[in-house]
Amino acid sequence: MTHRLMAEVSELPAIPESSVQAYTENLAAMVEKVNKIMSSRADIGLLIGENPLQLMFENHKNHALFMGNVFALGQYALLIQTVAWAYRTYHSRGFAYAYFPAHLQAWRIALGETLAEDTAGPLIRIYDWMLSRHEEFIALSEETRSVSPQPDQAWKEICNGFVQALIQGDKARVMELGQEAVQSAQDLPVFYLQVVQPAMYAVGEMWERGEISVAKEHLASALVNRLMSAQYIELVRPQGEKRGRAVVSAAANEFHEVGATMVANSLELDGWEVEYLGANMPQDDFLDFVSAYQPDIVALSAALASNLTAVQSVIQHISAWPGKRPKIMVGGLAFQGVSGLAQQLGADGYARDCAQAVQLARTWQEQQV
Ligand code: B12
Repeated sequence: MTHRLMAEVSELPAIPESSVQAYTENLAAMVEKVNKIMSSRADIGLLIGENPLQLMFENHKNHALFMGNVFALGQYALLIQTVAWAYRTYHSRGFAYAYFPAHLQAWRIALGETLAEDTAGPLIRIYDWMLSRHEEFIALSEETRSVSPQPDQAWKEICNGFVQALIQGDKARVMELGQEAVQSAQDLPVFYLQVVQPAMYAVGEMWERGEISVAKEHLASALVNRLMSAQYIELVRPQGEKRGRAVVSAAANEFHEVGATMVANSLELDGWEVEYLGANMPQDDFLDFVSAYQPDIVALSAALASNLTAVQSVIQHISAWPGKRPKIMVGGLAFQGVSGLAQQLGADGYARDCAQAVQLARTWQEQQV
């Protein structure tokens, strides 16, 4: 079904630059209109169930940021994937399927009222198409439950135990499992890939199915961060000669940082001098930092598709610098499942996980010698 929807949507006319710009510049005003239209509906209780209006408002804001990225990049694979995800996730929290056409209709009205007719037209066509494919999106959302990467057989039990300890907030067990699995620095990347990453994806799927709260998701990631910090302090030691310098960071508005931390630590373990800047890094400060530090490699992470244009903007700025510029690698969940995205954003390379990021960095280093 995804292929059929892809074929249909890619036949729609491309969105002109002026419409993309108008959409992005008027996001806040349109979100406010959509919120007003939706919250004044008599049937709102039926549409969003017992959920607070705030959750719906948050969806409208996320929708706007996300659609701005889809329009700017012309990436309809992202659209189909994420709309199906939104149907699944909000429906499992008690939103009726009827909420989705209602909110898309509200967007049509907000677009028509806020933007000039010729700029709104091409955008409204995409909303009309989404509205016309409501039944297909319901089917797709039920069909494509995302499947987390699974650990190898030997790690399955440990990973399952780790997931349980994380969502129960069992600090002692989390630390114990970490200590048992990681005896030396060399064990760290395997532990990241066979235990922590699949465990966090499983936590995400539990949240998506409405089985755990956002608080539990925070608890799990806070515990993982504490464990990874303890392991880092104990095991990662400065080495002699360095392969080169790297700056690792999550994009602006990107609060997911566990993956970027793994990339930073793995590069450091492999002998790179790494500056790790963490989550939600504002663009201008990031560019200043990179310009002053002069790394060989910049590594940017994005989990949310709505942060892809932020990644693209950083890449465009760095690429425009005169003289030698760092190689730029990108990664994170937002890039998974959409081929060619890294190249489209102008990155020099993409790596699926922290081990591949290390390989890519080595390849670049060898090419320089
Ligand atoms: C923990 C978590 C959070 C925490 C993050 C806290 C923190 N300090 O990091 C909090 C609670 C803040 C959060 C917030 C949100 N989250 Co959240 N979150 C997660 C969760 C469960 C785990 C993330 C994680 O740690 N993954 C483990 C790491 C190791 O995996 P990774 O990031 O993919 O990294 C690996 C590779 O991708 C790669 N890689 C990563 N970065 C880079 C960079 C480079 C350069 C390279 C080469 C490679 C690379 O290497 C890494 C290691 O191998 C995910 C589920 C998931 N599948 O990831 C959802 C998930 C990402 N979140 C999601 C959502 C929707 C949100 C929110 C919008 C709503 C919410 N849940 O509260 C907000 C958005 C906040 C924002 N603006 O960023 C969705 C996104 C869905 C989508 N289609 O867009 C997910 C997938 C959950 C789900 N199943 O629905 N979240």
